[in-house]
Amino acid sequence: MALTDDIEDIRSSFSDALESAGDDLEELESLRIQYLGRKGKVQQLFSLIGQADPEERPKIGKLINDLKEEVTDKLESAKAQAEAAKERKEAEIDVTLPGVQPFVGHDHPLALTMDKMQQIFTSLGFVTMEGPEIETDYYNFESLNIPKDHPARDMQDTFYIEDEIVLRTHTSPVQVRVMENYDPPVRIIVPGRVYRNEAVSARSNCLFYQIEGLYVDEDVTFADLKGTLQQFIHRFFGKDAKIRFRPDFFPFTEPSVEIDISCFICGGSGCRLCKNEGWLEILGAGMVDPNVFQYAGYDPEKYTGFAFGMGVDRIALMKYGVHDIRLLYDSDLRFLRQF
Ligand code: 2U9
Repeated sequence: MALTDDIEDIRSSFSDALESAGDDLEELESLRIQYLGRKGKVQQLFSLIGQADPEERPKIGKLINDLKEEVTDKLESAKAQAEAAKERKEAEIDVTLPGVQPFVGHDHPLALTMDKMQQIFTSLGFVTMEGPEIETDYYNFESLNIPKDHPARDMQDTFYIEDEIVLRTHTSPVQVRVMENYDPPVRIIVPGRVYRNEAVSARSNCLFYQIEGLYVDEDVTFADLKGTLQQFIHRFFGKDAKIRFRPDFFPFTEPSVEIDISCFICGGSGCRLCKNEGWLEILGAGMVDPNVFQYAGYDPEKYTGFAFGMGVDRIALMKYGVHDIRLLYDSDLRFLRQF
């Protein structure tokens, strides 16, 4: 009965090996070869049948066949189970893995500059107003006391859409429209895009952004202009900024000033940014010309006011140390991702 013992040994060793293989597909395949392969343990049993008593042989043969079937079935079901486990594992989401951060973009350097300026003026009591970029000659020039023969009206400086229709060259028309529609006190800032018919270069573009402001009430004086713009400058450029007023001329303000700050790179000693001047020009301002009040329907005997304007692009370029205005309009992500 040695052969039947061998059969039982193989059955039990297979059973142990199957258990220790678990869900390991490679291990199961090696078991298949070990037991069912051409030179495998079960096949070897068949070759031993000849040694058994002839009357025992059919019985032994059946026992070996049963074993072969049992090993085949058990291996197949173990393999199916292992494959299902593998699939489950692959489908599992590992919630401990770090997430993939989607690129959502961020504010443009012009928007960052504009927002900061706007925040400061809002905290000083200014309300933001906006208006059309396509304007009439009246709102862009006439109502702002800009005479018919003024060089700004020249085709070389202004984009004309039709005879009396222009792309606004400043945001000032919005202030006129606001004065037509609201009684004083008026304390507004007007951010927006403006257009000038200029050759595009590193230093100037045919479109750029401005923030202008207007404050009108009874008894507004030049001291109010000074105090307000000083506050703005100290909050935007820092308390160390020294401020210098120079007389200037604009058709819509009288008197008019140009405002410089001490260079925030060299502190006034002279460098590349300030072209060795020690000063940077950042704002234009003045007391609103009585003629402009007349156009807008405000009584110039009763009301006074100050106005100011600044180029946002110029200030953004200085602040971030960018040397070419065109970079602000190219939408080049290699540039924009640095802010
Ligand atoms: C009204 C009355 C007065 C707006 C003003 C400036 C001075 C000024 C320039 C700065 C650089 C334009 O972007 S820039 O080229 N602006 O210097 N702007 S006073 O004065 C007004 C506006 C509206 C009704």
